[in-house]
Amino acid sequence: MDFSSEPPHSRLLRVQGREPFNAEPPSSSLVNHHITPVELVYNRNHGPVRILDEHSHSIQIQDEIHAKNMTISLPELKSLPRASVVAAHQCAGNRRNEMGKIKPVTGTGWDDGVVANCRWDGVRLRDVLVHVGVPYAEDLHVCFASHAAPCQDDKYYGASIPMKRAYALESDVLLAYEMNEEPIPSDHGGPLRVVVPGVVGARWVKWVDTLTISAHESPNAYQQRDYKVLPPNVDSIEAAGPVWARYPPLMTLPLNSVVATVDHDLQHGRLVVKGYATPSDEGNITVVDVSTDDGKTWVPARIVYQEGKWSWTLWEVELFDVQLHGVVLSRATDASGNVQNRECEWNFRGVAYNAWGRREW
Ligand SMILES: Nc1nc2c(c(=O)[nH]1)N[C@H]1C(S)=C(S)[C@@H](COP(=O)(O)O)O[C@H]1N2
Ligand SMILES: [Mo]
Repeated sequence: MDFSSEPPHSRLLRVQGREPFNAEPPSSSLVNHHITPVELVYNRNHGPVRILDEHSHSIQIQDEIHAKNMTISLPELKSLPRASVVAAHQCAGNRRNEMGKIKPVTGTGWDDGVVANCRWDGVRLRDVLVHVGVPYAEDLHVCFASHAAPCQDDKYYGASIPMKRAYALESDVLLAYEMNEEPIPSDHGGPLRVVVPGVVGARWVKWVDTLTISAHESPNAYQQRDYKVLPPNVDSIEAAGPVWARYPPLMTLPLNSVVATVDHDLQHGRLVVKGYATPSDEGNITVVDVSTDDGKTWVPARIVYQEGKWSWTLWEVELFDVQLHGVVLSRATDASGNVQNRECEWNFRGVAYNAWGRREW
């Protein structure tokens, strides 16, 4: 893999790996912004970051069902109706280090900053498919691929989603060309990337150059392996090897919340607690509660930011008469009545960790 032509990366991130470049901000800086500034957006790569030319970029659309191939240029895509969405995107490995305390896991050692809440502008995938004449059919898949660079586990990066997610009424699946109202920077997949609100970051293919309409899920390694929740008895690479195919790719992440900062005003026995919460695809967060007595009693936090169906939620709460030291827990509830659980079952890849948020003061 050739890393010699990467763009300069944000210097506000804690680097977990240089080649490929993987870095996250501290969650304490994330909660200061409703919309995450680009410089604070985590960067997750399985291969080199490439700088592509937006003027010559195009995508191939391969309809395997009707044996049709089409090419659509970026300017032509931009002539379709613009759509925008504010959505949290999150790596499946967010909070992996916490899961690793239960029992060792494999993968990049992420804390709780591998999440960002950005505005994305682009075209709806559904509009693109209608534009090029791909008819809807139940049970098909839309596969996304980027051949910009080879990756650690495959020759290209790929993922797929069921076609019904793209065609759902009010579908917010986009081929995005702007992030926070600017062209998407190379680190985040510019000039064109996939945005699938409510679904793990791994399916948000950066530098996308190919769409394939297929009867099958993407054959790419990152769809077939890696981003899956394996059962707890699978606890080594050897044990995982033969069983990957039995488990579905991780798509929606579960409801989550994290305590990002705790400021203790010693003199007045007062705590100011701030954090974020992220939705699953079953409706946005309705309540975030905090507890300082190990979950016996809960106090509702004030929701200070949320917009639309897919954004994260920022929350804040003041607590009085607190002890000198303690632990504050957070727990989110969503519009469908799902409540975040105290614990999260361990899995070998350390993905989808969503136990109650927890921070000491
Ligand atoms: N082409 C390509 N797309 C990719 C990846 C990658 O390595 N290559 N990583 C995926 C993963 S695992 C995540 S979590 C997100 C990260 O997006 P970001 O770096 O813009 O935050 O992009 C996804 N899309
Ligand atoms: Mo990821």
